Amino acid sequence: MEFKNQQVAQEYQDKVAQIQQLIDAPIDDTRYAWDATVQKAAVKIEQIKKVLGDELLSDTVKNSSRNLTTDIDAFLKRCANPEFHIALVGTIKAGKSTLINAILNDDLASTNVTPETAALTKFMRDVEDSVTISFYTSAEWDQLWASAAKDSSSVFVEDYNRLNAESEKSNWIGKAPIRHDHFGSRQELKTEIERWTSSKSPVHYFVKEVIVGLKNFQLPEGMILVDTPGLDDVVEFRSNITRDYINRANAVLACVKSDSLTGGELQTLQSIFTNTFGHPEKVYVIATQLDTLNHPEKDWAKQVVEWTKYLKSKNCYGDPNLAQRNIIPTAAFVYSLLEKYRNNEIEEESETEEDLYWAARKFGVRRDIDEHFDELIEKTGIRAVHVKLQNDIVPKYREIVLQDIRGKYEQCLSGIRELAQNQKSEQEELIRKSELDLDQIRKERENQERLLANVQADKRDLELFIRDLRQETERRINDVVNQIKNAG
Ligand SMILES: Nc1nc2c(ncn2[C@@H]2O[C@H](COP(=O)(O)OP(=O)(O)O)[C@@H](O)[C@H]2O)c(=O)[nH]1
Ligand SMILES: [Mg+2]
Repeated sequence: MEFKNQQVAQEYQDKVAQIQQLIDAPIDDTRYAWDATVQKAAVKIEQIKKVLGDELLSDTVKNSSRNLTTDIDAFLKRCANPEFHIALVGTIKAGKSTLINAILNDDLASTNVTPETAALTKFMRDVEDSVTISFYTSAEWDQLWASAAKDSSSVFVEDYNRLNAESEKSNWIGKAPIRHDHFGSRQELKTEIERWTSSKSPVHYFVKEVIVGLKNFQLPEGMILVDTPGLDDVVEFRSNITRDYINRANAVLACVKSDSLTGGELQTLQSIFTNTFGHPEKVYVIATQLDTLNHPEKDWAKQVVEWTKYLKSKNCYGDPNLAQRNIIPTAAFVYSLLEKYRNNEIEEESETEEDLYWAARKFGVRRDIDEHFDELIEKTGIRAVHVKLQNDIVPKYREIVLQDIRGKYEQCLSGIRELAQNQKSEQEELIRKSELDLDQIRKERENQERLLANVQADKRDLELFIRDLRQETERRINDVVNQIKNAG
């Protein structure tokens, strides 16, 4: 491009170089590394975002009919490491916490007699063991309290008063999240979790969420295991938290004691399926505490027929095969005992050893545990749960995420296209007037070039459009420059 005015030429060169620099600046793409295609698309859009954010163009972006910035941010967020939320739901004492401990092969979730966990407790990978606690805002607390006060004699209010929690309230409500990450031992970490989740401590009333970050996390990257307060929480506000969570979770482990599929459990299951809003396939019905049956294997074989009969109904799975595939019998407590045994953590003649032999006998194994170790592990069903999580949930979810990302990418591209079109029309309008001063032309020219540059940074399906746009622009701008030359 030739400019008669040297200063304009220089400014133009500088601007183009500046845009190029923006495009070339390295982008931290580690968040997108989970999928190569996604990573490539995300980096392109990040580059475009930088160019669009540059001060000259930002007005045009803001004024564009669609909210391009929002689209772009939504796209990038979706591209970042996906999270797989797995919610554990069930009635109190169904064995949720014991199951979590078995899945994580750790002893962190407390399995007390009193109901624990009024807040969501999330277990996920972290660079170091950590506990992050977040608290209700004042508005959320008001809602919770109104919900609890509906039944003034409720256990909630009684306990709240008994623990004199009111006197602590102002210390916690509205407080920013706290993170602890220096633990000297496993026990310290466990104590810290208990401190915020135990129903015996007054502070637990004000805790909204506890995130337990684990360095040695036994599930695939991005998976988050969530202990929920359950659907039968005395406070509706809290059971609603579980309800919402079932809806957004990628998988739900519905825990039901293997010996009892009666009224209350049926109701809970029904409610879980309802709250998946048409996605029954994401529910895994976990029959827990298999070892408490008199003859676990024989009795379960009978039970599962009954369970399937109920769970294949339209209100649940709506499909006998799906029902069969998604019911998993487990004995989480026995799994943990076996893991302790494997690690030589069981003392001879101890109660724990008693428990282990008792459980082994239930599964048809007498004193020769070593010989039947794998078979016993298999019978606890925990491996089956792992296999389901890995083989069912991850690929299925990956497919959904990729589809979603593709859609959002198209949306961003069409927004960018629209923006470029608008620029072009505006410019044509200006040219038509042909009474431009040099500054105006320069500015328009820069905008045009910038768009070209960032659209160029984009992928193949825009190439035709770019070529047309470039030819058209070159022609128009040459006209204008010639006019100026002639005028000068
Ligand atoms: N025998 C046996 N007991 C279990 C098993 N799972 C849980 N329990 C016991 O059932 C009780 C409630 O378990 P917990 O995990 O705290 O239930 P939650 O309220 O659903 O979290 C505890 O006393 C556990 O030890 C199991 O697989 N076998
Ligand atoms: Mg629990």
